[in-house]
Amino acid sequence: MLKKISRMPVYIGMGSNIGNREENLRTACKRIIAIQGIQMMRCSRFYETVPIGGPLQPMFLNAVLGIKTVISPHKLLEQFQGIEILMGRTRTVKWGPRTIDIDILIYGDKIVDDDRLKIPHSLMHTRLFVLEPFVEIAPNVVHPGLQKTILHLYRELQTSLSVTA
Ligand code: PH2
Ligand code: MG
Ligand code: MG
Repeated sequence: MLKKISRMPVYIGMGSNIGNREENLRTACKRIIAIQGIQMMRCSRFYETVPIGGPLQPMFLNAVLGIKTVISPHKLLEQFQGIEILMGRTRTVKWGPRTIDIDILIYGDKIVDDDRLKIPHSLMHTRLFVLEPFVEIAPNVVHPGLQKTILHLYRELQTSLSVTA
């Protein structure tokens, strides 16, 4: 009997703050959905966001992309790093400016924690530039570590940011 390989819903964060940011996000998205074994679900709008951390740097454009895939988390990471390199990403400063950053945020209900990869993304619940586009496309997805929906995390973060502001 043929065993059906299940396609997992995966959510990807993308950011760009060098060059033509909109074109960079579009190109990254096209390259991601052109990969064999990936089907596109939804892409959020593009959000202009203030840079968090790192040196003084230009404003970001951020988006979240939802896909379905049979590709394993580590293979996906390799594919995405390949796209980042093709698009001229160089890693110099931590959290510094980049043509494109492609991060796996959530991979179904899987938890991955090794030196190469952390899924869910370890800072995603602390970043409005991730949660805002994420909530637009998939508010009911549950963060498998925190056991809370994206909408819940988004509201919590908004509340904590407005308290500290
Ligand atoms: N990415 C970072 C650090 N800071 N700030 C914004 N607004 N958008 C990003 O994508 C971003 C950031 C590290 O990946
Ligand atoms: Mg990142
Ligand atoms: Mg990254």
